[in-house]
Amino acid sequence: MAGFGIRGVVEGFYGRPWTMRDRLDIVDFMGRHGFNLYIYAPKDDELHRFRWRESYDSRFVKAFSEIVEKGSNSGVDVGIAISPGLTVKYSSDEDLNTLVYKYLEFSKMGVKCFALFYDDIPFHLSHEEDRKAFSSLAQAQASFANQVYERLGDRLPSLKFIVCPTEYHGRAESNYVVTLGNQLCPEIQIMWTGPQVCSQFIPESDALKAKEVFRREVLYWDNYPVNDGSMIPELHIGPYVGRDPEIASHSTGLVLNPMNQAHASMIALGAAADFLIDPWGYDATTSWVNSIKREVPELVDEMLLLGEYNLLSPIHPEQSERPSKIVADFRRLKSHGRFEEAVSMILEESALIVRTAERLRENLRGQLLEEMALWIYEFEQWGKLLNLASGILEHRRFIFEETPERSKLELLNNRIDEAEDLMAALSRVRTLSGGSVFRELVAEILIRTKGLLSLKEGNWK
Ligand code: LTM
Repeated sequence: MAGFGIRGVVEGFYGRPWTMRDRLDIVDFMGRHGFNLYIYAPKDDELHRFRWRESYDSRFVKAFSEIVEKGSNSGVDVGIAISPGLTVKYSSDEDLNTLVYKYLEFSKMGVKCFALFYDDIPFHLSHEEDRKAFSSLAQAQASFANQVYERLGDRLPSLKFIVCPTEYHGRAESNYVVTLGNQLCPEIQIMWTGPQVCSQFIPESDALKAKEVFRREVLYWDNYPVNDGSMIPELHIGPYVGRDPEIASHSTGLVLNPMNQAHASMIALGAAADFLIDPWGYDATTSWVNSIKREVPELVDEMLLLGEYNLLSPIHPEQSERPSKIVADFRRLKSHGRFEEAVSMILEESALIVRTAERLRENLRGQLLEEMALWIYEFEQWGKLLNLASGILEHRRFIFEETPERSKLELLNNRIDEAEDLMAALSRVRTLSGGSVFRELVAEILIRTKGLLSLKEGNWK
């Protein structure tokens, strides 16, 4: 059975857009992994959204033309999206002309795929003229998009045109989606993110419903591994899961929205590429491991561990299993009186984390390291904190000695101070490596040890 027709990436996130260097690397990567469409749509490029009426300068044109050329040499169609919805007047000929002109400027760079994004704009018509001319937002958007499509079609014979609606996820049953489905030219592709904005699962039923309502197969805009908005502390380098292979049979394709970190995104994109090509034969773990092997062959175990600690994302909403399991095992062993085993287990994990983070810091290549440095830093600090905590547990036995030397108790006190400082530093980080699962455990170890110490020293209040 064939996979997805369109296999793409949409640079559609909020936050700092990729650099042209990133885009060249991504398009090259895409070509090597069977992708065939890249769409330029960074939300925070002002000329893409707020200042959509203005033209790009010659520097941009030169650099973007190189991306288009790289695409045509790599089998990747390079498309361009404009998001005029915040200010556009759907009934205005002037706005229509401006938008068509802007697309045509891109066609001179070799672009053949054009997209009109209406996502993340108010759900009502903002201009009085539009309220008079149209009975609904959907009607206005369909009419505007159809006219753009026709105007471009007259000039560009091999035109591909895509619309992202304002309602782009959910149950696909509102008046808005019905009207858009009825009124948008059948040749125009419609994007859809599934049941949620960032869908944990995309079942076959979602594709069937969307197809029925929009009266065409949709093009999935999959919000993974994107990490913008409230996901900004997360690093999405985990396996690509939760998409029913059957959606390939009822959609025109799927484009993934990546992270601001272009090179780190290649791990999830490389795994997703396998799904897009052969959704039925896809095994998420195998593809994830293989993707890591391709991207960082010299640091496979290290990246797998970092990945395990960074699973948290909309498609994996639970904390990473590994640290949670360490905490659960620690408590279980301790409650069964196997204290030494419990301590040595967390000592081992802490040493592994610190060693792994050091190796990543010292050996990862430039851009990957730069993009992931904050997460690797946090990961390492959790390793160090866990190490201090296991040391504290080991030294706790001093408290139970009949007359412990003063220096031993001081050592314990110093360790506690050090751990508390590190804990405080870790509450100021901006990232969420899975190590934060250890926070509660370490806090408990510190509090209990301080209690025991003050009992021993006779100053418990
Ligand atoms: O998903 C769509 C269609 N639009 C925006 C994206 O620009 C954004 O990157 C993602 C993830 O936050 N969510 C959106 O709503």
